[in-house]
Amino acid sequence: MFVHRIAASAVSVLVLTAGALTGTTAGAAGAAARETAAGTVSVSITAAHNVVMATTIQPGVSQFRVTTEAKRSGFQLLQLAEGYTLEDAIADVDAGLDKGRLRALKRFEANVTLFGGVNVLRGKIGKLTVNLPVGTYYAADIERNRPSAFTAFTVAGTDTGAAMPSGPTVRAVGSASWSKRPKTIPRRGTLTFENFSSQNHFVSLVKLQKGKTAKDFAAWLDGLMEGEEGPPPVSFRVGFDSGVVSPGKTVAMNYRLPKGDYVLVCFWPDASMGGMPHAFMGMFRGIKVG
Ligand SMILES: [Cu+2]
Repeated sequence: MFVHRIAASAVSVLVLTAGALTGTTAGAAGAAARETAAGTVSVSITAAHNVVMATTIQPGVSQFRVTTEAKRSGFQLLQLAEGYTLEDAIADVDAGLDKGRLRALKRFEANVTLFGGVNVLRGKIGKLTVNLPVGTYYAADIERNRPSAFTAFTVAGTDTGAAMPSGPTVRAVGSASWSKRPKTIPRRGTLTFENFSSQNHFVSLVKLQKGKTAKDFAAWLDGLMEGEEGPPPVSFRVGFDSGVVSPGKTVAMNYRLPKGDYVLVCFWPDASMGGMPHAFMGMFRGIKVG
């Protein structure tokens, strides 16, 4: 998944993140507020990370219900700019996100619109609700950066008429900030992510260790910037990670988390800051679950 690729390319903290993300609990069956048969898209991902779904779906709000035969998958919806090919995107993910080359990252961001995604573990269902206009898209399992992991589909026909689900909403604002609310979200349900900012982001919720606060997380990041690798005040094994969402897009995802204090953070690399993950630019804050 992109998160892993970012992790590989960024500072040491993200290496920790990468290992940790393996154990996330994303994809648990949360109860969507409302589900209609119209606008439901079944997606099954094979053990070889190929995405299998209808080749044409209706425009408007759709809920993608994703299962995987692989140990885990990173389902992601994306659209490529005219003249920018899948091969270009794969090459830029490799150079830009895996290897941290800024030109490739910038080219990727300039040519790819990211419509969100969900991480799914085998045996679970990941649910992603998005509003897709008419056009051509790819659905990918970004656990693998190769053409077979990308499936093209078309959005055409009559609108589904479905509505986005209700539920707690986290919002990215400015260039790389989180809005202050909500302070608390329930342990399970549907989490909406509105990217009202000017950059790509994804949502990570990581659980603080007992007695630790977002201030400790801040101090830990500061330490890493100074080259001190102290023990993280969070457990990267307990959390939730969304797919990547471009500016102006809104997604809703099912989630389920143990109760406790968390950090809401984004690790997407900032091309204008030499690839620095947004966390290091202050894109994190405390949030309570439960
Ligand atoms: Cu971000």
